Amino acid sequence: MLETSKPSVREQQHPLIRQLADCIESNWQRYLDLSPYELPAEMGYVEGRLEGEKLIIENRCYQTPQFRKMHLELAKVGNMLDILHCVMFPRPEYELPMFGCDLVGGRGQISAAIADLSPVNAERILPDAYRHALQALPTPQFSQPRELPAWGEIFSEFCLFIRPSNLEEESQFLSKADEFLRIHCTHAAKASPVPVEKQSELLAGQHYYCAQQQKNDKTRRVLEKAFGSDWAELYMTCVLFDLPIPQ
Ligand code: BLA
Repeated sequence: MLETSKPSVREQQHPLIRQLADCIESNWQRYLDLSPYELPAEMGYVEGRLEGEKLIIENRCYQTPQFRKMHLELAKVGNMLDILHCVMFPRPEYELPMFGCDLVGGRGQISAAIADLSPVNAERILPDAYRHALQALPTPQFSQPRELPAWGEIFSEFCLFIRPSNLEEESQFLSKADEFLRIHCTHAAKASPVPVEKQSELLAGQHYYCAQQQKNDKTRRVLEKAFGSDWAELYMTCVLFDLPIPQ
């Protein structure tokens, strides 16, 4: 069978996941200068089994002058679970926040939709330009806001975490994620490097962000059940939330 005729995970995902995946990639292509990023061997496309269902993970990864790694992952567990995971890791030479989002759904309903631009400077405050742009966005009300777990203290005051309850709310979530990406990519494209002293501070902030994300037991449990705990640890620390190598 030709590689191109293989149905991708994306085509089988919940419509909001497909739309957000397209939205992420179109912002990346429109505003940034992409080159490929090689994931560790055997980690690009992974298949396993979870409770008798097939788990498929499909990764796309890029880098740019401003970003060390921009990772978009789509995963599917039979017809039970659809997942989108995305993180943009800035190079520590630039004072840029971390864009992250996660969509988790099953049986036609998205249960968790989260998007944020998370600060990694010592003050854990977004740069002024970001704060002003984010404050100017419309603030639609969602009927089912969700509470962040304790490790979620890494997220900013602009973090959106909801369970969308209808198509209208799905589309409002998508618009917000689109705005976060537009603001982020346009600011990043014109960012200048910061002094070396500042870079170690930003790197420490990224380490903290990754260490906190690695505490997400819900993600870990899915991976452990399908692939075992050693593989789950490897995947969480080397693919999902790997730490940049100190300069
Ligand atoms: C929640 N993540 C979840 C849940 C599952 C996963 C099953 C529970 C859904 C729910 O509570 O409704 C699973 N997520 C995965 C898996 C992968 C994944 C298996 O990405 C990858 C293979 N998670 C992220 C990023 C953010 C994030 C980048 O990967 C945020 C920027 C957040 N996911 C996040 C949060 C929760 C979650 C905050 C809720 C955790 C909780 O309520 O305890």
